[in-house]
Amino acid sequence: PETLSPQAQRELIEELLKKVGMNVTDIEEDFVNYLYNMLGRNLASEPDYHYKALAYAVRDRVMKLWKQTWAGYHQEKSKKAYYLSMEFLIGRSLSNNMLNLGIEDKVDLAIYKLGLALEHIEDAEADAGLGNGGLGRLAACFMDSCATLRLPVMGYGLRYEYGMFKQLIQNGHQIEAPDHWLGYDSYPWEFQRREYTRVIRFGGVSRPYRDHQTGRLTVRWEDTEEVLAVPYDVPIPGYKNNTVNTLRLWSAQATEIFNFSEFNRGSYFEAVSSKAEAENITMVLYPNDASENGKELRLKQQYFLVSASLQDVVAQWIEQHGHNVDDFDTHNVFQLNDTHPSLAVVELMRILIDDLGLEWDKAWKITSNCMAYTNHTLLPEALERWQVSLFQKLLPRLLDIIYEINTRFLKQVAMKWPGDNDRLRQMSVIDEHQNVRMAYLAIVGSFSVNGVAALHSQLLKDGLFNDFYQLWPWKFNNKTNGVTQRRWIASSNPGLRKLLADTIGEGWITHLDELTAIEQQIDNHSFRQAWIEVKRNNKKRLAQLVQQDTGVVFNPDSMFDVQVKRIHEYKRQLLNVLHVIHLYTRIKRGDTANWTNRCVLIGGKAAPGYFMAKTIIKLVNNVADIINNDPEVGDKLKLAFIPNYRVSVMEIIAPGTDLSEQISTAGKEASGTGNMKFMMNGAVTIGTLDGANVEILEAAGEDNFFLFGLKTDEVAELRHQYHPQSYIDSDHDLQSVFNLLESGHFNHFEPGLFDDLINGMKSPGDPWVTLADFRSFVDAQQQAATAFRNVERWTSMSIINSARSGVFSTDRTISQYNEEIWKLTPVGDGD
Ligand code: HBZ
Repeated sequence: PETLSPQAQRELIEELLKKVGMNVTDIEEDFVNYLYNMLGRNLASEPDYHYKALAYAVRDRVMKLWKQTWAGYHQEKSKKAYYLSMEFLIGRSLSNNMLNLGIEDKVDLAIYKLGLALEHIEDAEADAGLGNGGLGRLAACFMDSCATLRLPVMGYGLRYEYGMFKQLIQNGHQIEAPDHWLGYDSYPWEFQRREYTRVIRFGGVSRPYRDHQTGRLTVRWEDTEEVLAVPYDVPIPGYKNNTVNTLRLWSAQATEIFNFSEFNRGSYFEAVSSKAEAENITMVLYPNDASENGKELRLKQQYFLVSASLQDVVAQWIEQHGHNVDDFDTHNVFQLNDTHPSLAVVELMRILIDDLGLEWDKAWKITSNCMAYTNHTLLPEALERWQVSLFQKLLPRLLDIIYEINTRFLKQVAMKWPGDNDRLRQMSVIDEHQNVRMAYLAIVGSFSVNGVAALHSQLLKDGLFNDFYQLWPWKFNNKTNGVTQRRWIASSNPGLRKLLADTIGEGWITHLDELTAIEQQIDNHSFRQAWIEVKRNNKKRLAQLVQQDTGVVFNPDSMFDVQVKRIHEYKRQLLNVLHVIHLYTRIKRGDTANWTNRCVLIGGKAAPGYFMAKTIIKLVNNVADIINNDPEVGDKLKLAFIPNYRVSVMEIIAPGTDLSEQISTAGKEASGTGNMKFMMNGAVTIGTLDGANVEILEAAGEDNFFLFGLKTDEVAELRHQYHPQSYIDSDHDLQSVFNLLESGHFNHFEPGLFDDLINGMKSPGDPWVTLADFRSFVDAQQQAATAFRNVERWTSMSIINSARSGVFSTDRTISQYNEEIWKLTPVGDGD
């Protein structure tokens, strides 16, 4: 009751709480204590301080469980898995941790009692943007599911000082600004663990020498430069199960010894700058999501992660089991998140041979029995290759080992295919231009190789890795991606959560399959009304965000048509823009009978060096400017580009979306995971048969999915004889779109600005065959528009999509990783 004074409100709440038997004073006291005594602030201070104080209060509540979980893993000497990833796109942690600890209501009340609003406090948290996109977010969802399934899994990553850049839009162009996410004091969710610091070596030479005692010929890696890896641990609580796992992020620090020697040589300046150089290693996340850049610092980052993590695991092993590593591979498994950490294969060999004195064969048996590799892309430009010369300079000892791995591997190939020199050339870990092919290294060194959706895994076997599939068919398997419903429904869609709780309970929070039960309510009028109401409120919330960030006004009665993801030609944001322009031409020529009003939202970051992607952003903004300011258009059509798309923004976008755009060229998107977040939140997909869309279509049924476009094999076929001009010539709508684009209608004051985009689409060499799918896309969009006008039909489609999204939980994905690859036993009983 807002008419009461704050004091009276508090008293009233106090009384109500007493009645329901809930005591919130402990949280309240802790919060106030941190706020006043640690931070030196008060209730009238900025929300940023309230956030910090609350984060500490919540954090206190994981510490005991965290220690217990850690002790439990050690005590049981259980098998453990390690998720090695250059990226963990965590986003915010406060609300997620409160949810998993089961203390949301309590905290909410405590904060309310103090006259503050929890949403404002939550909003003050910066995203931990330690990832580019899908691959990094997948790692974060995996961590949540591992903890919820009580699996002894530890994440290993890098603690970048600067995460994914902040995207500003100026005059329609993307501008990158640094993302200093740690803030000026500290990140409340991390704990420095200096005692587990590891030493990482670079450079120097690898010298053979004979051990005088054993007479054994070995190699020493000498004259190296050393950098310290200091771990920072982030707690990962499972959902109400008393389990707290660990994400260990490494930060680079200069060694003092290293600097001393330079100081002693009298090179003060060099000593200080080499300190800076060492600490550069974890300074910034590389913002490329689909192309390698070959930069030396990136290779240093990769080795830094791998060496620190493997040394850490081996040290823990020795502490527990002593120096006998015979059973190392039955107790440890490493999941490599793409090839970025694939040097793990080589580093473990180095540790076993050089540090622990194992013979090659034994070391290889252990290593290749505990590595598993996940591939996330088929795009050739994204496949990592590193020059041998760079390895020679940076990691000479690792290069020795890579050569030896390759020599022995090629012998195996020669046995299988005697005299087949093409095979040897094709499959060699070192290519003809003296590059190390990291994917091949990962396959050779792993017992499991998986893709991230059924189609993608099949394409790996048929195409990219076919030679390896012929050699080792048993290594290949599929693990279709997922997302965690804790973050992507329970925490980000409170309206839907409440409706679900009232209808089918809360079992779905850990067993997403239970969502199928809402299909029984599909004819229940009041359930349907409530469903519509939830979506409407979420659309209002989204409209508010769009208006705040772009000035464009979205009408919640319109269809919200959304495409958010990294900007890339293969994802075909251009096809989306062509459709928007097509709708605009229809409005301009008065072809608007039975019109469905539409608000189109596009968002995503372009890699800073990716010219075409940046031009696509500019095109979206220019088209938006024209459409949104044309009085003839009005509410019929709106277009907005949401700046700085990130995890916390998706938490508002997914619940407020009607139509989910998943329109990549077939065969190019490995899986997609945004597609799953939308589906769970009741959006209907318009999409190609690509990645996990195939499985979404299968789950939703074809009546509840707008399918269009060429299939993978049709795309491959067409590429040989592609004539984009013929599509323009034979399609009036496409012709009108191109006439408008080419007339400079969207770039009056910037002539030629979009020529590269236009020429790209009209080129027979266009790998994304955008124009080939235009007609079928426009037709599918028309079907979607018609369906949306029929509220009953749309509501059913929306409910069904959500109801059948159970299989896209990372709980399912992780259970499969565990049953088929890791083979871990859950620890504890959850109580
Ligand atoms: O991984 C994405 C795929 O494109 C997407 O289809 C899939 O759903 C997702 C999870 O499996 N790949 C990425 O996100 N890749 C990167 O972000 C990336 C980052 C650094 C690189 C290369 C790729 O050097």
